[in-house]
Amino acid sequence: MALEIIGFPRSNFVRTVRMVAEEKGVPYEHIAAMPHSDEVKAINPFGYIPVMRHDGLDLVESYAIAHYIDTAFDGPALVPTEPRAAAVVNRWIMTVNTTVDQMIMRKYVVEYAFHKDKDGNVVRDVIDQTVKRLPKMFKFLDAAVADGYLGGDSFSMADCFLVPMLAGVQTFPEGKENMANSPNLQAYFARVAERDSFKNTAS
Ligand SMILES: N[C@@H](CCC(=O)N[C@@H](CS)C(=O)NCC(=O)O)C(=O)O
Repeated sequence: MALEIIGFPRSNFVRTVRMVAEEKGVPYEHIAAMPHSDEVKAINPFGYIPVMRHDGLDLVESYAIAHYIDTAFDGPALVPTEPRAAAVVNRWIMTVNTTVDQMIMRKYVVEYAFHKDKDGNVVRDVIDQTVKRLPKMFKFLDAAVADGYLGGDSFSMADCFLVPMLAGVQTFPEGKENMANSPNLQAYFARVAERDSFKNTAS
């Protein structure tokens, strides 16, 4: 059975695992189900996306799905096999998956997109707190990509985690402004956005 990647395409984590499949050259079927839909809850009782199905294996958690795709199929390795090089890539994946995601996605992008009052206006309490912390985060990320890619000089799975978040954060004003003040990050985003894996996962 073909690999199935299930989840709404605007989710950063859905885009991450689709980018991994694209980078590997693994054919997959993308099913654009919403979080908490019956289709998703059949695999993940908490309703979070992405979820994956392949040959009787049901899987949740973007990190687990990305590693499964990277190791179960042929194609370029997205995490190096040498332990110290792998440690660096894994460190960046987890920093992005936890700390960066919490700040720039959950407490900024998701608040803008979904936290509205009864008149449809964005509720800014959490956003305003986060905006104060964005410059430090962008400075940290700008330094982290100084060698060309996240944590190093070659493309890896860590970039598949970061780039969808950068695409999202720039769609709101303070994210755009912080990006404009981060020259390494701007060049990095432009470089990775040229890859087919990014272009093919826009919708
Ligand atoms: N730890 C999970 C987090 C997944 C996650 O937060 N997914 C978001 C979409 S990007 C979601 O399903 N949100 C629905 C909700 O918060 O109710 C992973 O890495 O896959």
